[in-house]
Amino acid sequence: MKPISLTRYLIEEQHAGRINADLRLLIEVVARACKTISIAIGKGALGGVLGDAGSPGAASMNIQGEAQKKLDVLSNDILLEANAWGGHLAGLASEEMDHSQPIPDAFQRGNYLLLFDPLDGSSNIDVNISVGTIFSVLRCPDDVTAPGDEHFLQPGNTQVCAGYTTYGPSTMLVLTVGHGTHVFTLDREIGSFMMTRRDVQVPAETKEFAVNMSNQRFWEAPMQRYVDDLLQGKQGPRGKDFNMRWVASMVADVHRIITRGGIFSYPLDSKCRDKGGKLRLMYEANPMAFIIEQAGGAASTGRQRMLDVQPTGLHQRVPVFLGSRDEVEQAVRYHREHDAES
Ligand code: P6P
Repeated sequence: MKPISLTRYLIEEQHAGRINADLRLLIEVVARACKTISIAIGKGALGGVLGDAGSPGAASMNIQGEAQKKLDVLSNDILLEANAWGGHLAGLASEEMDHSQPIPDAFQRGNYLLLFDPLDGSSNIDVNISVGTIFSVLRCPDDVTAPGDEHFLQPGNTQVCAGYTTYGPSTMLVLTVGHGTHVFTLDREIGSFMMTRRDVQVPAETKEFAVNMSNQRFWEAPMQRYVDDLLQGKQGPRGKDFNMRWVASMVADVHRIITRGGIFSYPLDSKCRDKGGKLRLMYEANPMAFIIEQAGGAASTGRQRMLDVQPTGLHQRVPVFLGSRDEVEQAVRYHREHDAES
């Protein structure tokens, strides 16, 4: 059967009463911007967009204190430009911007808030490894016309849509509007995202974990014990051998888990403890958690369901465990038992 387009899927969702026209059109705007980003990335060195933003010796830094790549800035600009005049948003927030921005008075405003990491994993750009765009959609509070940062601080369980686009051998958009998680592949010949997997289900069990092992000596005790037991394999308490993968691009690692299961973790460690973790809650952990849960998986901080975390800051960081439900529950058990003994 011929795959249906993203446009047809969204119209079907609207006709079923699961989304409204405004949200449908917002998702189309974001998908169109991701196609533009995909084209820019695909040009690589030929497009003059590799390397660091800013001038030699004076790299451009974002609010995270991270050196920005030219493609970070370009991807952010593409998403900002596409969404400013679309008429579906009241405001937007980005990893690359210190504060959120209300839609300018010159443009019509809508009822949604868009948050995004325009190019996650961009340190991999210059070595040609998959990167991605992550986005999350919240409702703007009814009585607010010019939203500030505080209006974005809603728990992940209030998201109405979440998605990511992975720019790899093919460009794929993975999307949920709260009724399953679906995968679309960009058909470059016609310029449309076509549905290639409907209602993904992440296997509950797995033999594959994703973590940056070089941080092992910095982890909390429960994380040390959890991974030690994984590494003992069949001879250890888990009774099975595990494989490890770490792309250092969250979108790529999560997409592998969406495709074949696994657990992804960026736990607390003594280096990032003061910041609360490494990965950002609002535009990395929460959208990925919504996507994974809608695919039958689980997402946790190690001590709390990710989607129940009450945000306190736009760029707040959290520890992340997400993926195959049974394996995430194992990791949480190690933390719960450690805390009970403390
Ligand atoms: P590390 C990329 O910079 C990122 O934000 C995520 O995409 C990725 O999972 C993580 O950081 C990689 O971190 O410490 O392994 O480089």
